[in-house]
Amino acid sequence: MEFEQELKNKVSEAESVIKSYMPDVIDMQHTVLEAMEYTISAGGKRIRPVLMKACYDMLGGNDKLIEPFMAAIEMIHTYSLIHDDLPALDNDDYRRGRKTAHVVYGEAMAILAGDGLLNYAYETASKAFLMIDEADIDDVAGVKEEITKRKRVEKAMSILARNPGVYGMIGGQVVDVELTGQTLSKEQLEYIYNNKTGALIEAAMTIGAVLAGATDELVDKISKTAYNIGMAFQIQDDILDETATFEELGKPIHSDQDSGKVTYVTIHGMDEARDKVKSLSESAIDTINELKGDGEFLKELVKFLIHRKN
Ligand code: GRG
Repeated sequence: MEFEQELKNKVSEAESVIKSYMPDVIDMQHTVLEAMEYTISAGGKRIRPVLMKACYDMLGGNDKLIEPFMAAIEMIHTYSLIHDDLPALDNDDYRRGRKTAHVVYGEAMAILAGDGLLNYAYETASKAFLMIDEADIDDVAGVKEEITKRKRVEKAMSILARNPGVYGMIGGQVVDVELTGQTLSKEQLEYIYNNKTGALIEAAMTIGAVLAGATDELVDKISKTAYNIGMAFQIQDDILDETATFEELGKPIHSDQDSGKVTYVTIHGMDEARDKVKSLSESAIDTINELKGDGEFLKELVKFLIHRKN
């Protein structure tokens, strides 16, 4: 199958999974549920659940245990976007081609919708425990060194708890907020990108690997690949902020420049930024080539991310 068709299928599979785990918009608290639904249903590339499933498939995962985690990672990502767009942070009025949650529902409700999505992500992921059939606990693919399904889910939960937090995404965001408008060292920029963007991509890919029963050594390789992909993804985001149109991005362009943000592009220039995206992506592909399993889709996805226009 052509890669673009395969990607479309995988994105629509992720969409259905996410939809199936979203709460109904009912009861007295329906406004917050509507604001959560409004932002998650606006679309987006669904890169994180697609990357998670691609790693899971590549390493031989073959059941529905992955699905609550696919939904959960997109809920966490969407919460981070709602909060990132708030007046106190980036103060953006558009996201995913729609007015942002705080513009439509007011600031208080947008804060609560972000909180709601974050919390509901863990409620969703924990449903994986209920999907474990006790009968196959000690018979996971017949491979002795592989951890049991319950252990896999426990490990996946702990990645989902840590990476979006203060030692990951929030940590990166904190340094980004504190240093906005200042000159950044290469180390500071790398810290921000690895955490603000890389940590969630790493969570997606390593959760896919862990749930498929990968050994620690293999998870480590996936983690390194994920950081290369995360860094390339963020630099490409910086490039698009300067080169794409509002229609392509579904959000304002030149937002980094307008908010006085120093980015990879402002430090190194556009040509070097493009070269860096290319070399990071090539490193990621080299590591995927070393892994066992069919990494074709994952490699094509990395190449697609280099050339993405949104
Ligand atoms: C607790 C106040 C508070 C904040 C939470 C805001 C925040 C922490 C983190 C922000 C993280 C962030 C926005 C990182 C940028 C990463 C990035 C490139 C996001 C865009 O991702 P895409 O392109 O978006 O995958 P779509 O819309 O396609 O899903």
